[in-house]
Amino acid sequence: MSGVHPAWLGGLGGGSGLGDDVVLTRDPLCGLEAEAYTIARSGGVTTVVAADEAGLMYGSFHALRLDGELAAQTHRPFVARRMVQHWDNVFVHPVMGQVERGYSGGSLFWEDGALTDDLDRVGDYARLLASVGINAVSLNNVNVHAGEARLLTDRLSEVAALAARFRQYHIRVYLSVSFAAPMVLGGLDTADPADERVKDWWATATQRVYATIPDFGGYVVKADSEGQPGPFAYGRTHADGANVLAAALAPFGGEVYWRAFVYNHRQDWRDRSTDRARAAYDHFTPLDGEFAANVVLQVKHGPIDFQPREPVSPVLLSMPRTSLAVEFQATQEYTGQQRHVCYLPPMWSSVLSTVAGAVDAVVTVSNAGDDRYWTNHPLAQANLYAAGRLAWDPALDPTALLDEWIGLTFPPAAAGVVHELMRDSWAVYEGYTSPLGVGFMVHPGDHYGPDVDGYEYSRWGTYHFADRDGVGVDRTRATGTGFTGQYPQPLADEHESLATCPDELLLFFHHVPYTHVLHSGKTVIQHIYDTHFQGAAAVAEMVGRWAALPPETVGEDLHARVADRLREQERSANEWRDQINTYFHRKSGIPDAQGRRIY
Ligand code: GCW
Repeated sequence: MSGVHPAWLGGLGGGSGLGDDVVLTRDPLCGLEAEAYTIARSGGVTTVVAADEAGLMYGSFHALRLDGELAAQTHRPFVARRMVQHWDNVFVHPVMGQVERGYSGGSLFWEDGALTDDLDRVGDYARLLASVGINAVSLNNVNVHAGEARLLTDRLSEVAALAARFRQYHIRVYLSVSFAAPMVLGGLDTADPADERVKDWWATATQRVYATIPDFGGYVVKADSEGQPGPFAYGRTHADGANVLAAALAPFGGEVYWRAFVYNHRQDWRDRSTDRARAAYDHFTPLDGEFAANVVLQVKHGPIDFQPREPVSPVLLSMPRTSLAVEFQATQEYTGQQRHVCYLPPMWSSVLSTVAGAVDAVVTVSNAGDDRYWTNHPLAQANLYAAGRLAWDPALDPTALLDEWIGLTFPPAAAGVVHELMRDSWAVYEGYTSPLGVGFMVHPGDHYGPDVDGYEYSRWGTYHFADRDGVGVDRTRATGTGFTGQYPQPLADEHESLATCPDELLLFFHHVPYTHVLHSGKTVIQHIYDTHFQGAAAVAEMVGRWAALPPETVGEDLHARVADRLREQERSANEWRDQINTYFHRKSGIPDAQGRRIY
């Protein structure tokens, strides 16, 4: 160990730590880039070489995963920015709780208004994130409430305490900030980005942050979105807004992650000309090339909002002169809320295969909390694990990643069962929830469980337009909202035409009769019935599989936790099956070809 004594090595200690058979060499002249490493194992000895300490750390975590001999390989991250974002509140929010869309207990960072007194747990979390390649974390909710806004100023020491833990694992800390901070915190009468006092306020506040936390990462901003303040109030563009914060951060090497999740959340459902899917593209693509170099535009992977199935956001394919981050949601807001098993990497991997060349950063909304299993459903850990691994290398096969996680987490006797439970769990979830890409048939507010018309006459812009004849959203150029035209070719034409639109996205792009025949050969209505019966039946099988695994194989407590969540998944899947099938049976009047029970 050539003179390296970093803190993270201690974190690798103990029973599972690096043994004497691992030789770490930091060699600034080895020719590798930052964070990259070369690893090999032969004759029972693993060697890791890197130019910097971060590379050595990532190589060491790789050494822990190694099993058997390995000819020398060099690994380097696909993107330099691999971030996890928390939607944690400092104070318990009356509606959203401590963690917005958090399904894993309380925050790891704050407890009811105060910094956690369990900073060791934060250190464990930092190690967990670093072990999968994450190097940035934002600590607080993008919806910045008044108390949380103060993290930027008089509560900065708390941020510094957390940053100290993350720093040991080469993770930089970011804060979500309010665009109105100059007013909320600075007492100004405006947050107009063109106002000199506003620019000065951001510059001074940012200087103070760096005086306390010299390696601070930067800001995350949700502006003009779902009630958050933003530049529109002053007739300014989002580039004007982002660039003021960017200018304040630039002298210190900091960055702004500026979210593209901007849409009209007070739509009239009677208005058929407004299409929420179009919004991010319409707002942001005209600004391509106008953002400062240290602004990263953060784009949700789909055009609407983390539904079980969406096409790739066209924004990610249309802004070549802007740094882009793709945003994934490990917290399973619309995918079972960590009560249902839903292994998401197959979804993320398919998005990455389309956008990999275009993005500079991968951001994942964390699913971790102060739960003893980190993620409530113990199997939801795999999503966080794979989020990091895919950000490091998007070419990794999601099933291989699943097996990698299983191998590191469970004894061999449980591996087969866990693999079977998880491998196709996204497809199973999609099967019993909203069909063919239609989305948003969830219960309003908490977004859990079925409520087919729950959002149909609301202001949120998420409609399915089911009537007695058909279902789906016409987003074609020919007869619909024109959203398909936001895609480059060949996607624009592929989505436009019924002949080429993939079945799984059919209702996202088209309104079709229930008798429309899919590429699969089935009608839409029969597909709905079949997938809902099959999805619920698949969950029943999962319950049986887990019950057949002797509890002591994985530990009784964990076994019981998973069994309990599976029971809820089964109840909920049956609920989805029955409500969706009954709804469409009543609308269409078309019977199930197999004569199964529909209520
Ligand atoms: O899906 C919506 C969620 C909000 C969330 C928002 C966002 C943090 O329901 O809870 O707010 O997305 O991504 O900003």
